[in-house]
Amino acid sequence: MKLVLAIIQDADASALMRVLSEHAFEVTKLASTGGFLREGNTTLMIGLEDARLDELKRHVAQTCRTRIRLVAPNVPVGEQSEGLSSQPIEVPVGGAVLFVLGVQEFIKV
Ligand code: 2BA
Ligand code: 2BA
Repeated sequence: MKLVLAIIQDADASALMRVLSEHAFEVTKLASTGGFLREGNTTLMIGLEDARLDELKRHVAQTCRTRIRLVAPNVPVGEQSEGLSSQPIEVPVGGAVLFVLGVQEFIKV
């Protein structure tokens, strides 16, 4: 058995939860925050049989989009020089970041 931690954008969460539920995956949803953008995102915990891992990856890839966020460069006022641009920079976010962990035991009591 594997435990997948899937970090996805909030905007993709409902669609992915619906797709996974339709395909009989069991899911737990957590609210999380990205360390770089300091914005909310969603972490899904999905415990599944090893044989379904590729199917899960396919659903995630088909559902979660890449989006571009514009971020102001963090250059303090006074340290900006003419050679340096203070224009917003483009940061791609997603589709999804997946961690796949081995599960030693899965217990329901
Ligand atoms: P954030 O940390 O808010 O990062 C959002 C996007 O900013 C990232 O998209 C990446 O393109 C960029 N980014 C992140 N850290 C950066 C850095 N130090 N320098 C330059 N650009 C940086 P994604 O890679 O798609 O990641 C989306 C979210 O997934 C991240 O949100 C974070 O919550 C999580 N994540 C990504 N990699 C992770 C890792 N190795 N461990 C834990 N969480 C991770
Ligand atoms: P929920 O996903 O809200 O599920 C509540 C109950 O509904 C489950 O109870 C189970 O009896 C049933 N259920 C859930 N998904 C189903 C599906 N695809 N087909 C048929 N029945 C389904 P529990 O098994 O006691 O689970 C309680 C909570 O534990 C779940 O809440 C979920 O948050 C988490 N969970 C259970 N198994 C998980 C797994 N393999 N991966 C991640 N989270 C899991």
